[in-house]
Amino acid sequence: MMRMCKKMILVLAAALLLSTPCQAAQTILIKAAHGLTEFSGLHQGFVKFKEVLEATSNGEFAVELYPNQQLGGDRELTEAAQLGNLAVAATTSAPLAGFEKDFFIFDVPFMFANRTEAFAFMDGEPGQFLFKKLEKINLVGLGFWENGFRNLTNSRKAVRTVEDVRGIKLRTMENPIHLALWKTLGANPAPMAFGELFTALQQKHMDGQENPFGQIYDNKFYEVQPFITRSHHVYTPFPIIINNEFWHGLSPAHKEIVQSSMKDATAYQRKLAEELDDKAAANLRRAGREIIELTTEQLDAFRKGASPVAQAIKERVSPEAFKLYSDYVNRK
Ligand code: TK8
Repeated sequence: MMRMCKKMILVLAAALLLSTPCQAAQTILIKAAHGLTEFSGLHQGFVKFKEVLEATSNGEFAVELYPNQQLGGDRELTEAAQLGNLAVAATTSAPLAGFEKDFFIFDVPFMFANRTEAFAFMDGEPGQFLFKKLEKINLVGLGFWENGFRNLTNSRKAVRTVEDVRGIKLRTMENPIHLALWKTLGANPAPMAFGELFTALQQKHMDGQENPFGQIYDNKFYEVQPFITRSHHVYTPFPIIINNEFWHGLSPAHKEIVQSSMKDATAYQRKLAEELDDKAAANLRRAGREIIELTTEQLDAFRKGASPVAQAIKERVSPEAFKLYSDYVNRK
């Protein structure tokens, strides 16, 4: 009798085991893409994210990185993340504003005097508000990384004053506020995707552009741009975005691992980006390029020249976004 029971239990246990699909846990693949080189702080931030996420998930996640515009420029990468053809993308905030207008807030000239102000804005209520707005365009914001303070370069003349800007054919990102800024300052701006920029500068279809020192150095713009001015006219972040369905398809535990890995990578990337910004400036000087440092009066003249653009921001963004902007500007 005993032997019979034992046998029955064994048969039942075997049947149970076979009926529950004992799949090996599937590895979750995250494809992440961006438009800069492998030397950029942006790419190193993704390398860090990959390392931390693969390690802390014990291989339950695998991250594949696609730098250098391999999968397209900012606009294409954002569309790919929206459609789910790509899980994660990094685009500068300026072209992203073409998808969600409240990101125009970051394009207000001279909005941030330093990184502390920029990080407080991104990590505070404004940043969270902007990420919430991404949900309606099928995206989730994972973190704000540094693209950096933008500087003016050109092949025509040394720029120290607003008058010096007059008539410069300047490439801007595909963003109406950047266009308005340089038009107001007297340049002749035109929008262009980042991937076309070096050739346009080399063939003199464009006289100038504006980017952080890292891009000016890594993408060799300095080779065809003899004049460099540290203008710091705008600070642009890299919002790191993920496809909405991909994100909500993750378990709470997996979401937590991704968020904590992103948190580590964000702290690492911001610190590295600042170091690389200084390093790029030193490399530009070593390459024989002078970095024109503006005096306080010269900088004030640029701020004054740009002020109509700041005042016009109200028409560009939602009332809630404008309130967050004006609360920030009027903070004590
Ligand atoms: C790279 C761009 C770049 C940006 C620009 O994909 O377009 O000038 O500063 O970093 O996002």
